[in-house]
Amino acid sequence: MTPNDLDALLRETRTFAPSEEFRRQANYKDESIYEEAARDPEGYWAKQAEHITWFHEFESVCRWDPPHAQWFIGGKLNAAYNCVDRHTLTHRKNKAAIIWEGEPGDSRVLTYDMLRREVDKAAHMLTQLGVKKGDRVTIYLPMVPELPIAMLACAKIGAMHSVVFGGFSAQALKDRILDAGSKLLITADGGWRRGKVIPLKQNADEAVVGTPIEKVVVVQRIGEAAQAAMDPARDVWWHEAMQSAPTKPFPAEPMDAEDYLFLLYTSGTTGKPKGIVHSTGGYLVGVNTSMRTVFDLKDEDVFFCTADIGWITGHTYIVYGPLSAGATVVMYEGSPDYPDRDRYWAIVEKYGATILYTAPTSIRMFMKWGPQYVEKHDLSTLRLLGSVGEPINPEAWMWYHKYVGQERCPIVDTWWQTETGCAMIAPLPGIITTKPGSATKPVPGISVDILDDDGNPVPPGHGGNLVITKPWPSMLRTVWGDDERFRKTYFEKFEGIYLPGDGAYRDQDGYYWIVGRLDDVINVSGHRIGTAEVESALVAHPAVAEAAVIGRAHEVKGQAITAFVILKEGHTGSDDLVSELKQFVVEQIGAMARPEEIIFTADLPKTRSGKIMRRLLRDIAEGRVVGDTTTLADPAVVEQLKSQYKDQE
Ligand code: 6R9
Repeated sequence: MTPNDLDALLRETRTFAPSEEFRRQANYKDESIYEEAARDPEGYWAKQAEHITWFHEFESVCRWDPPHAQWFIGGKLNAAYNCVDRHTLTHRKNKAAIIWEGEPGDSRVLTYDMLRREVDKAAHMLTQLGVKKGDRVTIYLPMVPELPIAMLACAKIGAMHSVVFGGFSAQALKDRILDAGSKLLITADGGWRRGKVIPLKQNADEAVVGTPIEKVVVVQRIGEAAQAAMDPARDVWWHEAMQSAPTKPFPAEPMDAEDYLFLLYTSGTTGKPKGIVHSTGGYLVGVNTSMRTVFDLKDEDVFFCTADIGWITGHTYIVYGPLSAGATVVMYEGSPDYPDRDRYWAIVEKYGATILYTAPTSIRMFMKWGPQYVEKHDLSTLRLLGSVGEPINPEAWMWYHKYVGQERCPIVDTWWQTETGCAMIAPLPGIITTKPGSATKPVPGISVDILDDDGNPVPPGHGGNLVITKPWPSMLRTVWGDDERFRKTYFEKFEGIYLPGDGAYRDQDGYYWIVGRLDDVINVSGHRIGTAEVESALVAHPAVAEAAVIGRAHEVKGQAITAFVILKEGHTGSDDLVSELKQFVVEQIGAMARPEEIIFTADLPKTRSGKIMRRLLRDIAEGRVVGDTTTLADPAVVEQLKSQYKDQE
């Protein structure tokens, strides 16, 4: 976000109160829930925990020994039991749990009863393949029903899943398998993307070499066109192993509330991605609560979340949130522009989706394509819209409101992170008046603040570090294998206070406006990418001596990656080398990390202590007048870079 955008936000005065009609039907209609939760947060969370089925009641609500929190101590439960089995004992038994739509147009509906059978069979299958409580299972799948089934099967056994987004490269998958120490990988012969096959099995074959992986379970999604070779000693087809698995119920493992449910990798400020660890009880209570509060979920709702399950949004709002709440969730495999640019709207119409949850980058793309694609379809079933992944600019918010919400649906802009587990700052749609571009206020039970670098709260209208001041149930428990990194990253700057790494300010009405990351993390189309990750990918190339990577403002993606590269002696920059380096990054990380542009330079602006001044590079890439250069070792570098950047544009 540029300073100009910030000015525009500060001038934003439009407000949208919930309509009488929406408020009347809302789960929460009066402010008392906020007061109640503020008065007694633990009491509030204990009450929310009643919506979860416990095999053994918890004895106390929270123990806070910073940076470690424990929630629902002594409680025993199973996440898969809560998401599947318990609904089969109610009127929801034959209700659609997952409505899946494949990119080529095929579809599959799993009722809760059908899902229970699949999950149990998969749990038997994994057990037969040697998976036990406490093991890690890496899952590298496209958006097919086997993905949530595999996750829930792990949860049923008490094994942790580590889902790796299908867009990651073989190398990135390998790094994550090694870090997690998984012995089993679940993948597919391939995935569909815009009618083309993504060669997941080939990536997986490359990735598992030199890792502890003993067995690879392969879902057949593509068939012949995928040309996936099977290693008879190591690989098994999912459908074959499922066929020979027992059909009897699989007993849910009673897990301690604090036992780990899953790990999910995310980018930070160093090159090595962090395995964020979530617990069973706290995570489930948190995500289940937000379905009722933020998403105003009713039994009749059809919840369509467009995220990939490879990211936290999909974990929480396709799998654990909606299913623990007994909802019907729509899961779509492919791209929003295949076969045409109206695919999401066709899906909303086909299944009568009532809640749509998507990302600002998608909304900006829809704006660019024009409203005719939305207008082609009957979207009258929609009653609530959500946004997540990055700050939503007011123009995109207004477009979403007008064309998708038809000025009828409230918009919940939800600020949260992989680490927070579920929405932290978001309106309760029957209570809070929204403002385009603001995630509004913390949800009940969550305490946030904005601090300056010395830890003092800042006055309204001033920017600072967004912080969460009290523990909450769905907070991350640690960084996998590196508890010290967990403490340092999140709890060192302000002792005992959680630091998300985002900048924000509060307006006169107490509304929060998130400005973006303050650390070296780039947000490209809602995907978190560390500058250090892309830099270390670049310097691994034989022609590169040094690289500095920044995120610059981008109209659709929010931010795009610009890399400044110093070549080694004997190499000269060329268009071919630019393409080669871009491809090199894709191979090491994945397509979402492909630099938008690569600028060859003889030097980089550094402080006298040798730190690269990314702020200056960002100023150059965004065409701004360069600010303060007094700490710069050699100010001439900036002038040189500016003219070079213009030449190469
Ligand atoms: C859920 C998710 C987290 C980062 C976060 C922030 C940005 C997410 C946002 C938002 C402004 C919102 N972010 N939602 N910024 N408004 N509604 O996206 O998790 O992938 O871990 O990314 O995304 O910068 O710190 P994750």
